[in-house]
Amino acid sequence: MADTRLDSLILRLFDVEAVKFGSFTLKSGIQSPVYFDLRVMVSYPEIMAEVAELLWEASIKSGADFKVVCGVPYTALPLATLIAVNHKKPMVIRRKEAKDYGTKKMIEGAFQQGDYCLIIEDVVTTGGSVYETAQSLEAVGMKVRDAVVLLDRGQGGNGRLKQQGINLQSVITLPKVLQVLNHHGKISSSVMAETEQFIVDNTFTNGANTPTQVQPAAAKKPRMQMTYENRAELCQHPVAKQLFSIMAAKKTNLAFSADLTSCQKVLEFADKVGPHICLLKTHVDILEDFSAEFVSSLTALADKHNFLIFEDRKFADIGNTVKYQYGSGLYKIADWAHITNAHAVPGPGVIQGLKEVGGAKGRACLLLGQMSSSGNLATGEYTKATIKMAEDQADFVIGFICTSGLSSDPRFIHMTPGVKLAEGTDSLGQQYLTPQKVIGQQGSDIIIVGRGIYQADDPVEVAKMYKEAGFSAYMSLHS
Ligand code: S5P
Repeated sequence: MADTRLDSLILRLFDVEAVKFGSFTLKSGIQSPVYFDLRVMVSYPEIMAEVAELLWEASIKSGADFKVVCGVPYTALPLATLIAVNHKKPMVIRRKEAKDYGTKKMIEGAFQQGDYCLIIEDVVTTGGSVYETAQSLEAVGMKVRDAVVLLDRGQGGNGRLKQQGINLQSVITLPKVLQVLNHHGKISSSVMAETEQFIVDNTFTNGANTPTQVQPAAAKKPRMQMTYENRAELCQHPVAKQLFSIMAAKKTNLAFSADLTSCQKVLEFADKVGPHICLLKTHVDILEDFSAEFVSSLTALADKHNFLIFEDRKFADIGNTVKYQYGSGLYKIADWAHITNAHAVPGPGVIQGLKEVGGAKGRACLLLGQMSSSGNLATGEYTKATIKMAEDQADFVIGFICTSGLSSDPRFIHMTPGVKLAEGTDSLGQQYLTPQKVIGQQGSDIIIVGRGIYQADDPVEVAKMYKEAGFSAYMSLHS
């Protein structure tokens, strides 16, 4: 009987395209052959009612005992509402981002300290969203030991939540969805096999990409809710530690991209905006008059204003070649740049080569996990492989150039270029997001701003505006 109900729900979800097959990029950057977009349920009252009822029954059957319910924003909010109303259970609402005005509460609603709360979710992949919701609830004094989800993708979320003391009950599993759709001729056996293989290949059980295992102490709080001070303490790499400490001390997450072609100009800007930045980014190969004196002057300014230097060299060759590009030649980057960066395209050898030169000098590297330019190829599987490469050589790689948060490990620092005070594009494919979006919503840590500052009429005033916008976005995650 129960099976018939589940079968017809699965078929209905397929009909309304809440489940789709093809090639999709998930929030984590992973490419998936199946995608669930359960938001469309809101347009089908009978599906909503049935899903809410099945969630309720699953939670009761599992023996969950709770006083309050809370839906993971946003898709599960209406489901939690239906459960609350139909079964007379009080509900609380978790804000997705704490508002930077008004009451600044992460959890809205009335509850008592120690109340048990049932978390309701639509789809679980890694368990990250359920875990974050549990953290927000626990932060205000509630307790969480049960969660119920409509669909468990079977990629290890259940096990990870169990490690955190949360029992996850699911109404349907992905293998069940595949089996029903295949049985009713909605998907071919090859699509079914491909999707099953995908689940096997992407199960987060023992992996380095399990945040709780990468950094057990740090997993107590989501990365974005940790302060720069906390993260500085966790970092083992001295450069990462120093960068977070500077960000905390100077209250800035602004990096200035000094893409100017004369040394004099770079130094002038470094001196003027230096007090407002944590990092200055160079492209020394665009300088017409590069010299050793430039390097010593820039280093002196970095000391004077307490910022680090990042040479945006984007190494992308075999290990043996990048070794020379980094340590020798005209620029001798490893001698003066605290940080440089590399594309993951050559494979781990590029990092090993750079590390051979920069490791002993205490230098650090970022990997380009995503890019800001339109049509770039650093997406999906490529991004995922880049994250893995960073995790494997975290003694030298301290983070990413990216457009959104890639790793939940709080030791990895995320820097985002393509930032202006208003969204837009340039004529060559650059795409701009705002500081609020990059830090407050996309999960990045540092905004990298070039033309937004050096082309402004009053670069210092504008740099202060970027600093203020970036830092208040960070603060809004902590209120
Ligand atoms: O994906 C990227 C990666 C980088 S490092 N997109 C980028 O724009 N960058 C760099 O950030 C780029 O080389 C330039 O130095 C800076 C952005 O400059 P803006 O003038 O567009 O702010």
